[in-house]
Amino acid sequence: MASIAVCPGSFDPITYGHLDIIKRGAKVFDQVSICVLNNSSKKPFFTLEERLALIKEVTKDIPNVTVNSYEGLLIDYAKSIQANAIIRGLRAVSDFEYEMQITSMNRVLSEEIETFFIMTNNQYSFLSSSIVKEVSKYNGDISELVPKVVEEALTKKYQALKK
Ligand code: COD
Repeated sequence: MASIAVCPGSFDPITYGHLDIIKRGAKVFDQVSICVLNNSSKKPFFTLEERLALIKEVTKDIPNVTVNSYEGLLIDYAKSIQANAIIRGLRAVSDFEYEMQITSMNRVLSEEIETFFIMTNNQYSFLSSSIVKEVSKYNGDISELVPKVVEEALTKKYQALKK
């Protein structure tokens, strides 16, 4: 049986931290399905279409990675593609409580689907989409934090907002 893992998130926008987790997950699982969950309480900066386009662009060279979105419960998406795993990244102790809560909830919803945690690469342990947006908003250098195409999308979006 093929091992299929869902890598869920908001990806608003995708960073090198996300990409690192995705690439490492893709070495372990036969298929990794990146899923942008579209019902989070967070109000996204990038539209769903923009986030999907950026993720597709920066993962296009990883053959066993696909990109989708879903409105509903993560577990229902995972079941719909016969996934047997969920991949999450862990940065710091502060991530742990939240991750434990959603993992426990997902386990109540389905005992068949295991969550696997990948420890952040030290290089990206401080990195989040929020930090990237903050730095980009005030014209700071984010070239080490996100792929070029994401950097350009952020610059364009902030320039449009300033008009
Ligand atoms: N290093 C390592 N990992 C990282 C880094 C980094 N620098 N940056 C981000 N990550 C990891 C995060 O830890 C996370 O695992 C993943 O990348 C995605 O991160 P985000 O911030 O883009 O996405 P989240 O955490 O906001 O996503 C939350 C979900 C949308 C997955 C969650 O809200 C959800 O499952 N929603 C659907 C509703 C549902 O099913 N609810 C029931 C369970 S509570």
